[in-house]
Amino acid sequence: MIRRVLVANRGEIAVRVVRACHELGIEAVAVYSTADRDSLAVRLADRAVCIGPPPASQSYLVIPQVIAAATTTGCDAVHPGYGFLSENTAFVRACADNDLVFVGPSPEVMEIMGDKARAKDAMRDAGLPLVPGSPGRLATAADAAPIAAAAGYPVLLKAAAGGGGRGMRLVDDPADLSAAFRQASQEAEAAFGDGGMYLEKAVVDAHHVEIQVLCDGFGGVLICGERECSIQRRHQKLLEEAPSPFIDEATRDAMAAAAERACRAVSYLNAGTIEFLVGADRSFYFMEMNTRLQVEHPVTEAVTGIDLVREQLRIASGERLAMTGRASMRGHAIEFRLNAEDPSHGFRPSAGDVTRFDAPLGPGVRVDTHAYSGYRMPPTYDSLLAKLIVHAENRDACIARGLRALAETRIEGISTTRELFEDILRERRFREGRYTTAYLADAAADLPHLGPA
Ligand code: MV4
Repeated sequence: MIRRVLVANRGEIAVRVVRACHELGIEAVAVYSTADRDSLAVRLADRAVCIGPPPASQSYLVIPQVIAAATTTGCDAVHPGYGFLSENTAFVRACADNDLVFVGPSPEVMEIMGDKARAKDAMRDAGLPLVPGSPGRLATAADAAPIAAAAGYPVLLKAAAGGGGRGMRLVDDPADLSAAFRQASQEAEAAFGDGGMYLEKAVVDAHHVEIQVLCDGFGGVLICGERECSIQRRHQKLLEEAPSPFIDEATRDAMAAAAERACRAVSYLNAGTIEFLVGADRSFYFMEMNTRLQVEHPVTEAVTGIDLVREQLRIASGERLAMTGRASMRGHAIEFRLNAEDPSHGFRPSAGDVTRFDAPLGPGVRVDTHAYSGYRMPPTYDSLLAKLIVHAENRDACIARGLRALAETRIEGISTTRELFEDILRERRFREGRYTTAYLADAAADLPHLGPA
């Protein structure tokens, strides 16, 4: 039984977790930096503990501070949200050492999935399809050449410790491979303290489609469908939808079966996401597994009716999933990330005073945010101001509802991505559901609020 949870995060996700706790009759303790004193999570939580100055490296990322906040307030569990310490195995182990239940998977599984080359090895053993490339890490630049030749150019060099597109390098020409390997490995060493690299054939016109899973401690696995996440900028997702307009029923079934095999192979526990790269012919390949709740989880909640954060807390309490197998899905959902940045000027950050914030209301509309009229957006953290999620009976109705809800949204004082989403919802390729990870480049001429990169 969990009675009191430390919410080891900030912003909209801290609010989201506090709300789930309260609906389960669990008390929530917030942590905050001095920049977040006036945050909504602090206001809604039962208690709040200041853990340091604004830089995350001096507050939200300081393991002893976060653990002390939990133990001194009598918490029995910790929810990490996403980002910050959510995939930090030292933090997971520190929770266990202090008799705190970590709401997430074991540190062993987290470690495997955190090393992208090891994760691929584990998933190869589990029988998941992988992009042709190196088996595990490349020892030297010289080792890369025959593997790249066998896979076929262009190839991607990827950092084993990277993920989410960090530390990737595209190589078109065999003559560039060995220099690219050395540079990329040096950059990875500097960025992650691990210069390990692996190599894959580059899939062109790819889609990013991910499968949400929930796993309990009794071998129960629930596949919660997919999310189409191809609309990204510099590996930051902007808009996600469920179901994917690109995936057919046979591909969906095959991806669900692969996701279930992945979970069983590592005895996965709690909520997770399996990222697939999907080619133009709908062949799909395992990319990465994210061992945390994700920003875009609400689109899955909308179409499945499952409260993923509640299920995370129930699983962490030792309860069984009420249903296993495949979750049923109803209708269509789209999430818009309302970021405090200006797309017409290269997504320039736009922190400061939100003088007015009128969230949309009405049927099929959800807004997850920590912001309110008068909120001061600190410049210190990521730029996510609010997530608008719309749900309707089908994709066309969902697009119409999205346009309606975006038009109702009034945010004054700072620039946001709101207008760009109106452009996207009016743009032909998006409306036809025909887009890949190249969407923003492909459609730029038809997106008036998207400025030069
Ligand atoms: C790829 C790829 C093409 N081929 N791997 C970027 C994030 C990371 N999770 C994997 N990524 C990619 N891996 C192969 N073998 C293209 C991407 C990629 C991408 C993937 C998902 C969403 C947006 C993307 C944008 C550029 C590249």
